[in-house]
Amino acid sequence: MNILKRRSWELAEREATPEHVFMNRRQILAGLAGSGVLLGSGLGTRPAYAEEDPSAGLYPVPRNEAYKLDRELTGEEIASKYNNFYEFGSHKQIWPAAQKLAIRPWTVTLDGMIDNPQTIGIDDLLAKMQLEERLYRHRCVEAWSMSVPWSGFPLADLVRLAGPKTGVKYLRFETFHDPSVASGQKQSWYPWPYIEGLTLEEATNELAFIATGVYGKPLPRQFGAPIRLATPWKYGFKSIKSIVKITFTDQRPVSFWEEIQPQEYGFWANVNPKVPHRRWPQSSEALLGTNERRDTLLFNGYAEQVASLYKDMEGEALYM
Ligand SMILES: Nc1nc2c(c(=O)[nH]1)N[C@H]1C(S)=C(S)[C@@H](COP(=O)(O)O)O[C@H]1N2
Ligand SMILES: [Mo]
Repeated sequence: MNILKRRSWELAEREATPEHVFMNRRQILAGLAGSGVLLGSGLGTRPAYAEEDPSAGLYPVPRNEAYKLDRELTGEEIASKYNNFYEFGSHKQIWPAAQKLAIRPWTVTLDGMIDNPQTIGIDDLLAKMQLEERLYRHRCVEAWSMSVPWSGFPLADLVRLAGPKTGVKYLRFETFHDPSVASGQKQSWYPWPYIEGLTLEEATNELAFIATGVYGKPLPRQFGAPIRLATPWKYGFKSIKSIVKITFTDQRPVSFWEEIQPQEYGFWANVNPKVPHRRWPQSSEALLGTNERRDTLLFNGYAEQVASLYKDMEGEALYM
């Protein structure tokens, strides 16, 4: 098992130039120096970020047993060191660089067509919400998957807090924008900040989840601390990390990847083994951390919960 090497089925989004590689090494070292990870620990051990998080005392939270897995959980160490977070680099080993992200103070702005527009501090938000743990599968469009125990709350609870007005059709999510911290954001050919969107019906489906923790602890930065989305029936790029704003609107948002390549990354992006991506066949997936391959399931195995959202929508490109 060597997840640190790029696998053959995993093509680069952009061909890495030597300069690119060189820059990433420097960024990693800069990230380590600023994070305290190097202090007495070394690269092999787990950094101390979770202990520094002021919300650490809230976890672990009770598990909601309604969400079952058909496979083992992915090991924490493996899932924590194989991440997609382009703000910190277009490769999988962004975890050291991500330690530069300051997660306090952190606010989330709720705005747009709502009764209760507000900017709320993350700890005030956590205090208002009933936290629970859910075991979810996660399926990246690159055809790897993982299974993780998220902690957090249903997105529907946040929608209720916002109080959408009549006419709201979509939620538009936005990630922080700070190129001085996230050096990937200096790459100006990407349309920063990262944007994602859901319909209001999707956002209030029971499966749509806001994760604030994982593996019984606050979210590590590389997972999208302090607050990220988990929509397990959709390809992983929909699960936007490190959210700072949610706008309620009647206009369909154009997401980050859709802006870059609309033929490859659509708005709906529901998992479907029968609809191949231009670069990755979607019929099966590699389980992160093992050599196992599994057949991919329609809606990533969550058809029972979400299929009804898409009935009578044959004209839409629901699966890319
Ligand atoms: N802001 C932001 N969110 C993001 C991404 C990103 O690059 N930036 N990558 C997405 C992709 S492609 C995937 S597969 C998941 C990866 O989540 P993980 O690193 O927690 O496994 O995050 C998604 N959310
Ligand atoms: Mo992904």
